[in-house]
Amino acid sequence: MTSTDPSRPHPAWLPPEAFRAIGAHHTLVYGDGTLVDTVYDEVGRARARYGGTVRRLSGQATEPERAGADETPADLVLALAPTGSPPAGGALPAEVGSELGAEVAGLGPEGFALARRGGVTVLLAAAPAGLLYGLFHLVRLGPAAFGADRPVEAHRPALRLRLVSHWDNLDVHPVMGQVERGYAGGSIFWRDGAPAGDPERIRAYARLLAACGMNAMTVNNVNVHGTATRLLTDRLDDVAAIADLVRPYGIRVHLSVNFAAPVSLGELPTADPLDERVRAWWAKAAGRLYEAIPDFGGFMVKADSEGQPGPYRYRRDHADGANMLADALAPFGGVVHWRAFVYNHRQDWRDRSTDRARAAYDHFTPLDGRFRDNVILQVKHGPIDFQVREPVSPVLTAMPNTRLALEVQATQEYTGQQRHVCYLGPYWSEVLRFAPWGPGRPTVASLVAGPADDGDGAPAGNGGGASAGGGGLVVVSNVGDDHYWTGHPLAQANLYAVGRLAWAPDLDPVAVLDEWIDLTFPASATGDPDSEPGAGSDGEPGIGSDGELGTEPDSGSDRKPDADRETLRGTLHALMDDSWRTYERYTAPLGVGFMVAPGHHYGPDVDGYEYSRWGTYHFADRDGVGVDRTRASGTGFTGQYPQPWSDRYESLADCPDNLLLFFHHVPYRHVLRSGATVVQHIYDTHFAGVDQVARMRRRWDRIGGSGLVDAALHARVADRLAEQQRCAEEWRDQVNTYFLRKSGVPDAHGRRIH
Ligand code: GCV
Repeated sequence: MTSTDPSRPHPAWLPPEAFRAIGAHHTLVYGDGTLVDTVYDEVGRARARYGGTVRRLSGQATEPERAGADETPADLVLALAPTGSPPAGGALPAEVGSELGAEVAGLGPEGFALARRGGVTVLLAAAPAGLLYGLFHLVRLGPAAFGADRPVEAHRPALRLRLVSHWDNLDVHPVMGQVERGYAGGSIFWRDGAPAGDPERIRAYARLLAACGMNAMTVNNVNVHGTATRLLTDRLDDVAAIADLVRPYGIRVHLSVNFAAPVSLGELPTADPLDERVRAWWAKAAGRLYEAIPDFGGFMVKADSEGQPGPYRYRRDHADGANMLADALAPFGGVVHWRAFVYNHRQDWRDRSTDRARAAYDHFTPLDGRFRDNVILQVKHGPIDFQVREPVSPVLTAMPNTRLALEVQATQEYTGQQRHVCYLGPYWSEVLRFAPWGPGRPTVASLVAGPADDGDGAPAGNGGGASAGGGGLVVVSNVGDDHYWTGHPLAQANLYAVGRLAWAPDLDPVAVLDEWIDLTFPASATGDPDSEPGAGSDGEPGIGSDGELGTEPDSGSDRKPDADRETLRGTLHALMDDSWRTYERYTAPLGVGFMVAPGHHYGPDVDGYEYSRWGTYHFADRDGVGVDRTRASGTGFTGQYPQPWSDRYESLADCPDNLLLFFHHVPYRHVLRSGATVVQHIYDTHFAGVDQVARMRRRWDRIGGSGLVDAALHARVADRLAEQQRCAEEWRDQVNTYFLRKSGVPDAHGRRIH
């Protein structure tokens, strides 16, 4: 059993054992540059542990660098082929080299091509980032990368921008703390206004991000308060220091900025985006940034939203504001992520004509075509706010001339705050695969991918999209300075999954979970004798070695089934596969959302937001529940969707059950497509959700003391499952009691409702 050093961050999906197969082989790394150095170092560390060798041939050097017992012919070649022509010399079999070379030419700067012939595994990339992603692909493949011949396979990310947004505050906010909506301890970047002082952790974080496929991050909250504004000026060195740490893993740093920075820093009397002094101020700030951080990514802006300043104050619109910042960044190649999360947060609950769901579309779609090419409009996946079930935001369908990014939330603000198990891969996968114009038409993934740039990898034909390409995916981080990074150890899987889905939105989220399990809980953690250092792994596809796709890990393996590993794998799947739907069952029903305790958003409070200014109502009365967003009698929100969804959501008969109360106000005895009445569905799902949590808990308890996972990790998960069960029961009892009292309809099964 592997136990991890509690004083250091948990290795997550990159424990040393994940490199066992690579480390046991004889590797030739070919190429120059920072990221190639990283690849060489990674292989070097692995080979030192597992007995292989590594050599490096640089484009310039005549003599190879060597580590380990050399002169052994390479059976793994990792080579840069910038022009598509593979490097001459070394161990590269000529025929494979030219086949792969032809592939990489069209794979862009992050793509790579791979094959295995005659006992040599060859991976080529046109640029260093491709080599790094290729290395982590080999890590996922494990021994399977060194078994039988493999045909040529080509990989490139579907989404070019894959950014982790940190809501980390520099100063501790009096209400939100060091990390807004953070459930994993303090910030890995900041503590009490100063750098957090743990560069190793930041480096380790960048490594984890690269290994799951992310390539950018912001280092501060979109709500930019106090000292954070000064990251643009006298605290710039702190940002540059982070950029230096993450650069070797291909992660570019972006900054959240305060739109009114010139005013809040006391340097100008106005932040009017059309004022020349303001434009010059931002141009100068951008110049300073790029001097300190030549690969700086750009700005993220929350403007005119929840009290943050923006262009409205100067009677300018969002295009004026975003374009001004875009112009400042354009000479350096930077982008502006401009958030579409704009709505009236001072709504009068008595006013039934205002619908928060409509807001982003109403604000932004009239501006389509006015944004610069280096502006990315960042759209939350649903029209409200990261609820456990929401329809896809119609903004994504209605701005064909704007670069769009999809924003999802790994931090579990509304999905159990990393005290509950809630694997969000299936949710994000549903969103990415959603086809707003119906089957066979573009998906959300293709809309944010934009048109293909240079080859055949990225989806095209999205019915629009700015010519500059799509805006990719942004995920709100769930990471903090907690030992396990994410508070709940199993919440690591969400960060892993979002990176993998941003790279390849078609991946099956359960298969992604399998990858995460194989990497995070390697064979040595379950007593597999073959896993000991130096045991070697040549030619034997091992358990789970098909990492990329397999959910049947043993298929094709001639190794004896390892009952322990299967028990652990089965337990984790039992806990996690359906956990998002389980969470949905015991919380707000049928897409109605919220019903959470105001402010911190943890646990139930059915009417907590009902008479508030936030625009998130369920409208339950004695007769029925739900929000009428139809064109016929409600707010007209259904009209923001294209066909066929516009009509499907409008129709009481056709609307999917799981979104019924998002779109319709219905009587309690309304019969769902499932055949149950609304109120009976509420009772049934709430009882079922809690039962499911109890089963998850029992299942986890069964592996306690078995040594299948580290004891401390087991204990952490067990504690959190106990809290999840307590909280789920509270949800069940409050929601069921509320609806029994409102409706007067008893439970058909006579179960206890209070
Ligand atoms: C960063 C929700 C959260 C806020 C968050 C906001 C946003 O409203 O509760 O904490 O602020 O979303 O996405 O900007």
